Amino acid sequence: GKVRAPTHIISTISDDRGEEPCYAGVPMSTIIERGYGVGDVISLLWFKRSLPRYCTQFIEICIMLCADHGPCVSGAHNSIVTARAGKDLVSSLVSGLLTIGPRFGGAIDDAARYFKDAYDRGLTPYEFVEGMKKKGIRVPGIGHRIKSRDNRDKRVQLLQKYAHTNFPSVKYMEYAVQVETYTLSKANNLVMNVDGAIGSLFLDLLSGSGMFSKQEIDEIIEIGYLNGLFVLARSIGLIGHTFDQKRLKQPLYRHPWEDVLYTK
Ligand code: Q5B
Repeated sequence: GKVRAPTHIISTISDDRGEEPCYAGVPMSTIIERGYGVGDVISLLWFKRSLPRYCTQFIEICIMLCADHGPCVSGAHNSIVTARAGKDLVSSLVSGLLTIGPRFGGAIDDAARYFKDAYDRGLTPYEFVEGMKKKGIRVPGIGHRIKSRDNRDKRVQLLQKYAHTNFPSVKYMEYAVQVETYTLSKANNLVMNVDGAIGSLFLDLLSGSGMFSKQEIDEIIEIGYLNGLFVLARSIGLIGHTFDQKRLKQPLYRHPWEDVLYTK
């Protein structure tokens, strides 16, 4: 009989061989005819399934709320400096993206991992936070440079409000709020940040929607899908900052001497 040569690549999310491309088996025409949005496309290509509207809308809200946070954050700063050095769009974009990590925007997966582990093990916020401190690990999803108890992050409040109205359960988010209450008793700026809000609420989406098995949830959290939401969202803003600098014909950036402490 026929012997199939072994393939070098296995792919399960999309197929471009037929009359029209398909995302997770759903043809392009269906995506357009049914008025799917970018949340549906992310559901198909990342999670390989169609999710209920309240989930895809939540994904879209995450993307919209994280698209930009001004020119002063690490990512935008890098993109601006790179664009002003005369580099192209892709170079400016990736130079900004490369700042996304454990301190800036890339704490969503770890927030989900640590909040899930602590909640599932029944740790009190005190036990969780003090346990992290003993290990010398900052609580991911907690703390902000400019946000504080008296200057809350509106994005966090909007995400929480949406979930309260639309999610069947917000147990992980409520746990994260209890953690925040405890961290705020230690310092004013240890608020829940946007990474913590998305991390905890995505746990609620995964466990409350009934669309994922326990094994699938564990795999999603272990692989770390959720920083992808910030990376995707913030690309929109970083591209915008790049265009802005080019439109403004900004010259090469050089940091002022006065703002550097030269010392031995
Ligand atoms: N302390 C975010 O720190 C920041 C603590 C903590 C326990 C914590 C810090 C942190 C976890 C990572 C995280 C996402 C680096 C942030 C984002 C997107 C953004 C950005 C934007 C956007 C801020 C002062 C004292 C020290 C620390 C203690 C601080 N955080 N303890 N758990 N989580 N968070 N990142 O203000 O005793 O003096 O040594 O790493 O969730 O990135 O807008 O800017 O959309 O672009 O620089 O919103 O919280 O404070 O480092 O001087 O620390 O607080 O141990 O204690 P800061 P530091 P001590 S959202």
